[in-house]
Amino acid sequence: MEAPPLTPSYSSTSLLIRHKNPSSVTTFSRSPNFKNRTKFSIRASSSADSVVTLLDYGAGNVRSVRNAIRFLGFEIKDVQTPEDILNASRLVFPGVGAFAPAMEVLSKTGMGEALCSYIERDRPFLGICLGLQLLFESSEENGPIKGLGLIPGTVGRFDSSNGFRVPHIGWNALQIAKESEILDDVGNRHVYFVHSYRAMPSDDNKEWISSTCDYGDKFIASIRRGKVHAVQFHPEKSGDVGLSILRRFLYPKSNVAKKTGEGKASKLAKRVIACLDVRANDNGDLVVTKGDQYDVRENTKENEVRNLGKPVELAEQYYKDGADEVSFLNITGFRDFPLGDLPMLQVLRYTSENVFVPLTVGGGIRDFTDSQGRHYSSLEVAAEYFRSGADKISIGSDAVYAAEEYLRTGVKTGKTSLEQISRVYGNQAVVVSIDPRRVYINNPNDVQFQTIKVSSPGPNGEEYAWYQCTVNGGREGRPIDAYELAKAVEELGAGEILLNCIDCDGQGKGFDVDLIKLISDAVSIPVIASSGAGVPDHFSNVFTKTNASAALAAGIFHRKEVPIQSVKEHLLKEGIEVRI
Ligand code: 1PR
Repeated sequence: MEAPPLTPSYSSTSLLIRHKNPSSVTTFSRSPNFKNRTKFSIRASSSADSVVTLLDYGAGNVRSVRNAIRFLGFEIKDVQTPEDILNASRLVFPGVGAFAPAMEVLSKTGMGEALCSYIERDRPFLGICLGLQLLFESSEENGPIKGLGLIPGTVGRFDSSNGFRVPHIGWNALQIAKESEILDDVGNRHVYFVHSYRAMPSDDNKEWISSTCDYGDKFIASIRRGKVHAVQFHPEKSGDVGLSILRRFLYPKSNVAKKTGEGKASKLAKRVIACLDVRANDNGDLVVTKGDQYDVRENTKENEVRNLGKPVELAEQYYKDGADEVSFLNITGFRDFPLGDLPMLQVLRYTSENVFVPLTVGGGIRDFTDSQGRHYSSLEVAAEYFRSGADKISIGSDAVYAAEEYLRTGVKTGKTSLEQISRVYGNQAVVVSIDPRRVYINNPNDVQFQTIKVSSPGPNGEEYAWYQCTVNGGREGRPIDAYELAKAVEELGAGEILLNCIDCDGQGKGFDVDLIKLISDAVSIPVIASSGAGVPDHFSNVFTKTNASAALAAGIFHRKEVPIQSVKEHLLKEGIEVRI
């Protein structure tokens, strides 16, 4: 997968090939998929042992891969020319974006042919995600589109008709098919996947396969031949396990003993997410805050913003404590333009240097015109968040307006922030955050909205409720219910739903199971249950009674009432698969 369609104007300057005339040592030309083949020259490698060559063709966020490589003590040399590929002493190719535009760039720049030559010479290579898929013959993603053709087989889309949610997002288990050195420490532990397309095992490609993964059907999770490796999952986002995979690739001769046997991974794990609501306090410092039903001010005479800690420190702590993801919500983003909010971007940059699980950031993603009349598109805002280290962005208010318009006209304009960002960065990178408030009613026929019979009656004995969507941090109710919104945003390109509930937020009395069941049954993308967690039992309750893929909590973690590990241990005891 999956995302940024690379229009020619999108290509970064790093893609421009500088045609040099180096003194040739060897020339290569190959690959049936390249009609106008170029001849490349190779100079003796001068790369020092501490240098990793990175093929970043400018299509999206590879900051996490860079951070992980640097964290492991290596410098990065960016590929500027096909010769840089051929001269690399080790090459990492974190493919991002959609298959077709990636192939187009590789073909146009001559990088594809250089890659094929490099791999055929059995030079150290690690492809990640799309960097694995491109090695195959073709992909069905907006295709069929021809790939590099090094590995027999076609890349196809997951089938969501059998109840499996697409994109496949989360921590899943590997079945090791053969010795692969870089997977030596994985044992029975989970690794992080995020993709909608996958390559399937067959007799023709079985000699390449080093591990598979089950998600509806068995797909190729990694390949290995000689020094050539590629993985469908994201080692740079797979915590300690992922770092050890990268370490074994970067230090192939290390004699570190295998750490197999740990963990109990067998299938896609339910995720536990730590959420940090962030805003400036009255002194202008960026703090982690937490509301009661979205009111984040202390109930004191001073009425100051509740301050529960520093964003970077807390995020790092939650990573160490075992959070499967960390979310930042810039809760005043609706009124303070995020690109003016440089501290928030700085928070992301610092966090992503040391936190190797997925990071989501939300707040203020919309078109904006500043006081000087300069227009910023939501795509620019999102791009800045991605560049600063976010893996996913979350859209709140703007998604509500987009869904309202779509339901009113029945037309997908392609111009909403949701559509544009998901088209460029892929559905899997776009979360829609829903902030509904319960509206109790006596008779479902009294309203035009999707109602449910509630488990606990309302204050006046009402047996039914509908969930009214809000914007601007819960300040304004809109004429659309959470059910309709969820279905509309799925159609518009959301890859995941973060489902809050204003009534439950900060109450510690448990998630709104009625609401979460309603929404997680209505859509086929993953749903994150949020608001109201108070004790570990609330997590097992939401996972057993609904189809939520993840559960998010804030207050109990910030106030150190319940450690993340206690939640995980409890879930494990209840027979619910989690990443340990
Ligand atoms: O509308 O695109 O600018 O996005 C704004 C984002 O900020 C939305 O995702 C919205 O949910 C969030 N937000 C706005 N105001 C508040 C507030 O609290 N005043 N926070 C707010 C939302 C809800 C959860 C919270 C859970 C878990 N916070 O994220 O973390 O309810 O809390 P708990 O475990 O303590 O119960 P836009």
